[in-house]
Amino acid sequence: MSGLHKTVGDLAIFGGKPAFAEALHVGRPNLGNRQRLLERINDILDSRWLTNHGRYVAEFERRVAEVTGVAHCVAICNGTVALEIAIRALNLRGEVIVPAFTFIATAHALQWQGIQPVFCDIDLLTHNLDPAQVERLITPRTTGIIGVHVWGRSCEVERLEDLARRHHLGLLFDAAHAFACSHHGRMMGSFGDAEVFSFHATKFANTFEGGAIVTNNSELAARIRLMKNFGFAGKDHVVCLGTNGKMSEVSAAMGLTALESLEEIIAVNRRNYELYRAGLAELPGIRLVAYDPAQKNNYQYIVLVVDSAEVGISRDDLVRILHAENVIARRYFYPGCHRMEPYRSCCPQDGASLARTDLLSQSVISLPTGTAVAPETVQAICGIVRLVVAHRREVQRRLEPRSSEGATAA
Ligand code: T4K
Repeated sequence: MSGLHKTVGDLAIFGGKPAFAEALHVGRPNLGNRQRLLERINDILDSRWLTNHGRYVAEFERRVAEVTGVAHCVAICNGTVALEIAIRALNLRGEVIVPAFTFIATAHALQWQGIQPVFCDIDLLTHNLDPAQVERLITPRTTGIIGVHVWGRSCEVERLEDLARRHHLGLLFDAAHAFACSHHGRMMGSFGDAEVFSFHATKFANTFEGGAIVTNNSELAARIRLMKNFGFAGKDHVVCLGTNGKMSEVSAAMGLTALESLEEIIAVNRRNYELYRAGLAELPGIRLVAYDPAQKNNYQYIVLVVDSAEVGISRDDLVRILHAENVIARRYFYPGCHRMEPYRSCCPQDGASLARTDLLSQSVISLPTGTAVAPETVQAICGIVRLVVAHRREVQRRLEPRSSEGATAA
């Protein structure tokens, strides 16, 4: 880290030296105990059993089921394939209601198998599906709802479960962000028909690439196990359509290592969250997305909601300023699935129906956290934001020629 900026002229976007010599990413992987991981990998190599339901995957599944308190966990090669398999195992067809304020994988997992995602707006407080609008979007073709626990904060689970029950719909939760989080004291993973986790490298607990489907429904779990292994029910005996969704042994070894460090990683994420909270307190127009202290949280996303009118600087200008300092802030989930292909062309929706998704996706910034981010780094990032906000008129004036040159935030 180079010196702290004191004046607007020190900002890298105006020619100063970047606050950080190297790029600071939002999702640097948490590595856990390297020695334990290498021991496990050596053991895997010695055993010459690299994939196909090995003992590390079995142990990882047991541990995930334990952490979430769910009867069945099926480890999958990544979160996207896990969604695809869960959708197929639940026999969803026709139309499925999903938020557009999510990572594109949620929508793709449907469209990939010829199911139409019907995008529903969100609640601006929770950032999750608005159950009232979900109900209005149900048609005779609707077979299911996929709620996404964005940032690990739960959907309005009870209202969605009630809707699904009354309308005989499948209910799946994309819990990619929500591993080790709770809702009303109950661990996420046990809601709806099934829930899907991602253990991608950028998630706070990772298996390099990986995911899992968890459910309390034994029949569903059995179907999922067949489907993730080409439909094999025994050697030379295929009983249904399937794919290759298996997790490898090294991935499971990484996952087990992460699970051993789970509490430490969460503690670091929480420390960073509290530092961001203190460092960004009482800034006009900038609000840190809060986690409910009464619940278990993994604190893996640090998300700012920027009210550009109140700050006097656009969200994208703030992102550009941070990038110049080598803080590679992200705009998850801009511009919303409905504004990306193929959905923009194939299922245009009238603007009004996703107005809150549009507003939020134009206001959010994700900031770096995780075990690779030290307390002084968080404080320095907060210092940059505070400097910009404190001198917003000067910053805006100096930015104006650049903004009109049409530069866009990455
Ligand atoms: N549903 C939801 C709600 C999701 O958020 C996701 C994934 C899924 C479903 C699908 O699950 P998976 O199939 O991925 O298991 C990233 C992740 O790739 C993606 O997993 C995640 N959500 C999404 C929110 O973020 P990108 O395209 O932004 O990734 P990328 O490559 O730009 O990496 C993000 C940051 O992490 C960068 O700042 C660089 C840094 N990084 C990344 C990798 C891979 C590292 O420092 N080291 C690394 O190894 O999507």
